[in-house]
Amino acid sequence: MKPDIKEIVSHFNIEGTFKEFEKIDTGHINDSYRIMTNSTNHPGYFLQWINTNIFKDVIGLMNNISAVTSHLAEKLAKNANLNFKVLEIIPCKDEKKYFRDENGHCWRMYTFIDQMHGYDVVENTKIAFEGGKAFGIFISLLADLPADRLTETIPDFHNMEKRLETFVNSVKSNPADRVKEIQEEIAFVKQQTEQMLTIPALIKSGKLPMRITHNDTKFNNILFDNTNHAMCIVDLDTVMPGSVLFDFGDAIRTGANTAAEDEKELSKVDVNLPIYEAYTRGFLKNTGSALTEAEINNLAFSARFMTFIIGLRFLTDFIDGDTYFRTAYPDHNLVRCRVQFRLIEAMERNAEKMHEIVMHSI
Ligand code: GN1
Ligand code: MG
Repeated sequence: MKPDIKEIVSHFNIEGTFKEFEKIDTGHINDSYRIMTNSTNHPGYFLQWINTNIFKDVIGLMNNISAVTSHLAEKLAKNANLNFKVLEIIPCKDEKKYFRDENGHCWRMYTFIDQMHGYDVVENTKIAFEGGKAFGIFISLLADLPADRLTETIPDFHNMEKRLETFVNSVKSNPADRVKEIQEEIAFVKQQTEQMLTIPALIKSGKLPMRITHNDTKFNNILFDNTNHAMCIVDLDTVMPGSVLFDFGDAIRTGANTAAEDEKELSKVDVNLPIYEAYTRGFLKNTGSALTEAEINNLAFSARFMTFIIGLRFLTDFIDGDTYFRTAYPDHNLVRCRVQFRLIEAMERNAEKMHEIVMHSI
């Protein structure tokens, strides 16, 4: 059944009255809508259905976003020269940060960020540099937010050991009878496993510190203004303690891939080194001096680590019969996985160059 958007909006404390809405096709988890009102001097609103199969603790989730956005807003008020925007939660009329409808569906609202755009494929090095700088600033501004203010919205989100365990169990139980189609991918996972487990080992040993990180740094989660200045980081659902490697790696996975995340023509997949270099320089500009030796030494590898963990999740979801990520056709998750695995191979061939670039940018 289609949700009654106008009725849902009526529970939020908005300026003006509801006029119309438009569904926005973004992300693989939540559903998003742009809400237009009759108010001429207001950009309207961004309404989201929160996928509670994935975000089970909605109160914890919204408290996290609230803690992060207030912290950022306070910092930005003192640093006007940063020229950065922060998401603004629009509470409900009863002051709650989300609305639960009669079917138990949960909704939240932000002010719409007007006249901004994102990039699914990064067009040039200036944009990559700006993007890297923005995520670097984001992490540095959050460095002094006490970690105990945040809950883990998705436990073990980038825990490679757990993700591998889940994968092995899915292969064993083979619920959708798809394992026969993925023998090559299973072999690739086996071949990569040992190296991928070096990161959780460094985390356990304390050599890789936990910081407050975004954890879902797809390049299109950075919004740019019309002069291509990176203005705002969105999608704050997974801001929680994590490694800086998670944020750097996922941005490279998405920003420095020459093809789309779900490109069917695998020969188009490659790592764009100039984009990688520009992003790295931008990112390290504000974070470089705070990083430990283990972080620096693993930064280039983190791109492979994150590409692997997300490829593995796409593959696991394919085996499970597509229960987690939104898909548009039956083997969409497998196509996504193959792109990730191909990108890892390209990054392996360039591993030395990628590490040198980090060392030159620090
Ligand atoms: C999901 O929905 P979206 O695109 O923001 C996923 C990320 C993956 C990404 C892959 C909460 O993010 O971890 O990297 O898909 N988010 C969650 O494109 O699982
Ligand atoms: Mg997301």
